Amino acid sequence: NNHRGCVVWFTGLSGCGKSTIANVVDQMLYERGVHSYLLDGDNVRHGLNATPEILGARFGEEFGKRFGLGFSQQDREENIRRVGAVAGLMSDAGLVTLTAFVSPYRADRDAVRAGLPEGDFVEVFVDASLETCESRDPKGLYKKARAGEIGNFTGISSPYEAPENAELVLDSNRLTPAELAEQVIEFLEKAGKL
Ligand code: GGZ
Repeated sequence: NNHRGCVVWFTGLSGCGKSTIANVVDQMLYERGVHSYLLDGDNVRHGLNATPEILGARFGEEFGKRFGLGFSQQDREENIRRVGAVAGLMSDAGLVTLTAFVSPYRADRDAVRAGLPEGDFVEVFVDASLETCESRDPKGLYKKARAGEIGNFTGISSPYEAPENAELVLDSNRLTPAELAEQVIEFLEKAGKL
């Protein structure tokens, strides 16, 4: 199993700490000499799965509308499907592949799990209450969502379906990203992934 990768799938509300924790895990793996890669909104939603706004600015509004992925249920489903497919390829190539997407729909996450070899999908629920995330509001998005300036916002005007059988649940209300990243590393070690 040593040369095989896996997919470590972080899921949770906007502002729950997914990307921050995944970045710390990525760094910790690097220090151990484990090859890893992090897919998150910052790289994927500007490129492969760019939003209609980003694509529109580059190639024109019509093009953006046609090929961009926004935040409707259908667009999120396609976002997660593609991320799952790419993560599967990277895992196949031997990388510990970390993904940090809200991925609010259980069925979409389960479909990614089902498409991977048994045991290769490690679902990590970054559990922070809406109150915690909204009070952090690092990008001011909750404020905008409350004001009706952003539609379909997860936790406000769009659902979040928490995992029921996650391999790991991280208490992001109470612990720091460094402490939670440590828990992820411990889990991967015990599971024989490192
Ligand atoms: C949720 C949104 C929305 C809406 C923009 N709903 O905190 P962030 O900013 O950096 O993370 C959120 C990110 C969500 O993109 P994902 O690709 O992870 O979502 S999904 O898995 O559901 O496809 C947030 C920002 O994009 N954002 N509008 N309406 N988050």
